[in-house]
Amino acid sequence: MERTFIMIKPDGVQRGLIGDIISRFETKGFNLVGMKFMAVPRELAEKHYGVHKERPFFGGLVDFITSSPVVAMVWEGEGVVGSARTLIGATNPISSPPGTIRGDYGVTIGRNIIHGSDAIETAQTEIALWFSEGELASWESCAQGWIYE
Ligand code: D4T
Repeated sequence: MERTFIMIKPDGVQRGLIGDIISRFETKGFNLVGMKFMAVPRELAEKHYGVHKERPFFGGLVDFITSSPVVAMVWEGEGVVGSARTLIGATNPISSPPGTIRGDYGVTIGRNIIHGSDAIETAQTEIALWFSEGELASWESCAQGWIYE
């Protein structure tokens, strides 16, 4: 079953959106398989956003992610990587439609509430970066047969 890495960023935590965001993934029908509330070490933030190392916003982005705790999660389900990106919305919240997490709660690109892996391979890399195998729990929801044919 496909898995993705989701992180509620410091702005999402500070603004009291943890419950709402988790609820959106739960009610969609995805399974939570890992979750931790944590302060992000600078080295981890730099690794996570390593692809943006040369971009002008990199330093500010790492400062922001390490400024206050985040909620790191792994969600599982059919097509969860792409579906999570749809639930999350566009990178710039001002261009993201209502009904998406960023469209409902964000205004600027540097405070866009949540991260979601952009591809299956990226998800695998990010899950391995943020979680050890022992921190992930495989399980089957009793609603499985009512979510999948
Ligand atoms: P993340 O990775 O946080 O889920 O965001 P996206 O996948 O939607 O977008 P991204 O990788 O292009 O950007 C990563 C992160 O950098 C911030 N950012 C981005 C920024 O502050 N200024 C910018 O100009 C861009 C492009 C927002 C998300």
